[in-house]
Amino acid sequence: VTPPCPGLCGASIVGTPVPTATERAAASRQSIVLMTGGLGGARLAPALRDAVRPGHLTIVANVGDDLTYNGLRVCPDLDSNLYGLAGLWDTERGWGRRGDTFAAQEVLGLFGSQWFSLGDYDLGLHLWRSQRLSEGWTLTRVTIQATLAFLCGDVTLLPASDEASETSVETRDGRLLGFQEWYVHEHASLQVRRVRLRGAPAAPAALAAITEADTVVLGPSNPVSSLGAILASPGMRSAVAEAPHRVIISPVVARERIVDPGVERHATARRALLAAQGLRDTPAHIAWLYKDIGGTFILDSRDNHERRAIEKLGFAVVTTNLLNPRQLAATLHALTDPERSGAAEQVRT
Ligand code: FO1
Repeated sequence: VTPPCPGLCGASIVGTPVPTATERAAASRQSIVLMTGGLGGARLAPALRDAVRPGHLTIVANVGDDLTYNGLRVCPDLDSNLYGLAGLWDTERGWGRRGDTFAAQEVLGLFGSQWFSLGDYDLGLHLWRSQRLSEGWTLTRVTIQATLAFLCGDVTLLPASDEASETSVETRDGRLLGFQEWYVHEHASLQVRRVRLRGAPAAPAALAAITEADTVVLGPSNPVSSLGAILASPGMRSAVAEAPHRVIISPVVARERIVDPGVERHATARRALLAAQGLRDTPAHIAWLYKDIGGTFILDSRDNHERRAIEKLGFAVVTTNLLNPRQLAATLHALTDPERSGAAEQVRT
């Protein structure tokens, strides 16, 4: 009988050499945690999963965009990552499941306006998750179980916090809106005075993954509402800053005109949230938000003119094509795999 051996447990299986201490150390050095929001994560996660060794990638996703809608707990960023990994994500729309239908939504519409659309297949996940949460499961346990059910357990997907911790937005006209009310209902069009990040306790599994990781990657996600919300949890920011290697990916390709309406909405939201902090939506201004974390900053090759400003903040700068997830994943792999340190030197130039 073959004993269960998830990852490198050192168990002696007949015919399978036990990894040496050096091999174990090398393997653990490659463990990568990707901290992310929805869109950026769903695009990058499958490519990164394919680039790194099986079982070495953990994704910590933002839960500040979560909401309770029609009595169900909806976790847009976790679900975008889950669907992305499962190959089910709607790349055109930028959220939800490809080919989903909206029959239940039509029925709900008979009882009042529905400003947040939940697809029929998507609803199945929200029903199951809400039920498990009401039985006392943590969101971490629910999410791990969901990745197994969707056959993508080769990546560990974790919520940043187990607590409902919805971000809210104070608008310049004096309203206080839930993040999704501002983003979806108001189309991210209202000017923002202040963003209120809950700073809920970090989920123990997420914090442990970050503490033990060799490399923590801050994905190409909104630096305020996605990564800012994760880093606002007590202990998260210092855990990231203490990781042996930190890599920050610019969420912006400043020199490229946006044609996709979903991406344009993300950019509008990012501009508004950065403006509330007196910042512009440029790689250098975004890098400034992470200057205490430091490490390597990945910039799109088209934005090379920002390199000096980012280097002045103390980052090593690497350029790649940020609009090509496979190329970005290869760049990350080259930076994180000790066996490919020669390649890492090349991408640094
Ligand atoms: N975005 C929209 O613009 N309109 C919607 O009705 C909508 C519904 C929705 C349902 C489930 C889900 O996982 C995501 C959904 N999103 C919708 C996307 C979501 O609002 C944002 O993309 C993220 O929160 C921003 O990262």
